[in-house]
Amino acid sequence: DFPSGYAGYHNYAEMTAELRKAASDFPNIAKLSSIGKSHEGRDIWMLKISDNVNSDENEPEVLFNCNIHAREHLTVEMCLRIAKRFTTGYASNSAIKGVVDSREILIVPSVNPDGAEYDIATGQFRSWRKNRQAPSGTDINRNFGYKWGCCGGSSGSTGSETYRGPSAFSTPEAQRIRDLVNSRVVGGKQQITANIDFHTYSELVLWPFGYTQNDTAPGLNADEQKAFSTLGRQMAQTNGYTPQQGSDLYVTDGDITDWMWGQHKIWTYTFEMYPSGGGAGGFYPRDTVIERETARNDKAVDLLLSYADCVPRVIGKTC
Ligand code: 0X9
Ligand code: CA
Ligand code: CA
Ligand code: ZN
Repeated sequence: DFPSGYAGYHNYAEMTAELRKAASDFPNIAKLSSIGKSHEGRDIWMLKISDNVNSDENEPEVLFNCNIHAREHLTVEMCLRIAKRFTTGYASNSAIKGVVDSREILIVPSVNPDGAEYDIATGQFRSWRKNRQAPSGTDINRNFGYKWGCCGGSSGSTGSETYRGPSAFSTPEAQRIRDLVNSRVVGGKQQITANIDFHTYSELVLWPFGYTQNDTAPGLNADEQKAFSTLGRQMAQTNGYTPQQGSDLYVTDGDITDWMWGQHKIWTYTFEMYPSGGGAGGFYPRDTVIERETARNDKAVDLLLSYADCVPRVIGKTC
């Protein structure tokens, strides 16, 4: 389990209990389902929050996913906070109610439950990043199928921290996200309009593409780039993070956001949460910071949700 000083973090069982409680306390607006199993057979949970939650209404769907990387435990707390805020706030807060009534919020708090449990299994952090597929794990965030392995932004060596796997979508975890997102194409139209993939750390707001250093590319024109960067900067204004294109940090290929945009035209961002720096300890801030550092993203989350009907509106365009 988590070492002392970290008891405020949720392990897999505690996270599962929290999600079940949200669904049972708020059955009219919260519904828990599994999008399928991880490599070791754990359920990858998704909480949907909306009015009339049991029907698929014609409302913009917004996906928040966390914990693709095992050791980035603060992100689980971020997704759990989003879940808590939009359920417990519904009855008393008219702004929350307005969002829940007009959006379908999809929250996947742990994309990589096997890795997260492995990271804490001995009671001492193992600094584990990848999933738990043999021989030494695959980086789920290099395993997505848009320009997979194209550009030197991942590794073909099994021992590497950025091992991309033997083929695109070789990890069950990336498959589960792929199948979820593909399943939201209804009548030829992708229902999910916006996404944040939460990571730690560096305090950044990142937008596509990661595979190229060019600002625009086939499938990402100048207007789209302007909308990405404008909304990215606005979100960064609310949390004090640094806004930039993903490849300004470093080039990646096969990451989740390149696929979300490249394949599905979902307005997708990677958030790198607290801290801004700090070397090896950066993945393991004490539980005392959870409240402050997750609340720090409330306004950015709200902003993305508010534009989810038409992100190009942020640069004065119509949809
Ligand atoms: O390398 C990653 O997968 C992400 N950073 S982390 O330290 N959490 O591992 C960043 C992915 C975003 N894409 C690019 N930087 N191109
Ligand atoms: Ca609804
Ligand atoms: Ca819908
Ligand atoms: Zn990460």
